[in-house]
Amino acid sequence: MNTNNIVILTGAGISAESGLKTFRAEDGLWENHPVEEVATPEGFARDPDLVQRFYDERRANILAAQPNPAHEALARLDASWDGELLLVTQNIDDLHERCGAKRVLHMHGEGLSVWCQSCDARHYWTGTLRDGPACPVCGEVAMRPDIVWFGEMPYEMERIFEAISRCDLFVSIGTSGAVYPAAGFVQEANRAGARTLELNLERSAGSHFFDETRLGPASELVPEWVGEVID
Ligand code: BV8
Repeated sequence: MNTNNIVILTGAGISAESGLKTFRAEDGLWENHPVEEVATPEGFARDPDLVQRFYDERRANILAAQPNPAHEALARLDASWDGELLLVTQNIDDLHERCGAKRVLHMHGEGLSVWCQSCDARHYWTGTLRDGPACPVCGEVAMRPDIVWFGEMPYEMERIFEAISRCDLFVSIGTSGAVYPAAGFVQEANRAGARTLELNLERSAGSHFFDETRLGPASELVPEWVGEVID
């Protein structure tokens, strides 16, 4: 079957070689709190300062990181692919965009975006929130990280399922398949009759759902795969 419409899902593993920690390798703790506890609305309500500091730290790390060959290869594919292509990322870093990828969808939000709970405005933000800055639109001190926490609905699910239902190739890169609904996308792709390919450092919780799994670092596997698709 020739490939026209591609959906790519990326996870923390694609940014690991850019120096950004993954979730499950770093024993998933933040100041001795499980990330699942920090990255929740309840955690934010319970201890807003802890959660603001967690994301202030992530924001600074994102700004200090550089894209790696895996991000660059996907940006090349995006620029040259004249079929449909949707790059769905679970990551909150902007490394896909920093090397020119355009058709990117952050289903779990973005580390460099903040969201005012008073007026609903969202702002590009490279500073901190722990010191309680006022919202540039309404002046209230009510901004939170624009991140989809556990128990919150990921962004643009309709658009994602629509793209998967039309795709003939689904590629998962650098994700453990531990978190839903992202971990279930491969099953949707199988139902849509797409070919499914996984590129990951190790086998994941979802490897058995894929037609093919290639094991290795993303900085090697992704440029190699993109070369196969473009040439
Ligand atoms: C929702 C933002 C409902 C935060 C994140 C029980 C069963 C099933 C589901 C659930 C359940 N209990 C609760 C749920 C739902 C829950 C869930 O799935 N929980 C899990 C823990 C069981 N999901 C949710 O809550 C989601 N929302 O369900 O809403 C709803 C319905 C109606 C109305 C309202 C709501 C929301 C989930 C989003 C949470 N936010 N991120 C932040 O970033 O701070 S999730 C977070 O972990 C990441 O964003 C990412 O999505 C996720 C998984 O991480 P990965 O990206 O996969 O990273 P990980 O470290 O796990 O793996 C890295 C992989 O890379 C590894 O495999 C490794 O081998 C590989 N790797 C490492 N180095 C490299 C590499 N690969 C290649 N090269 C390398 N160099």
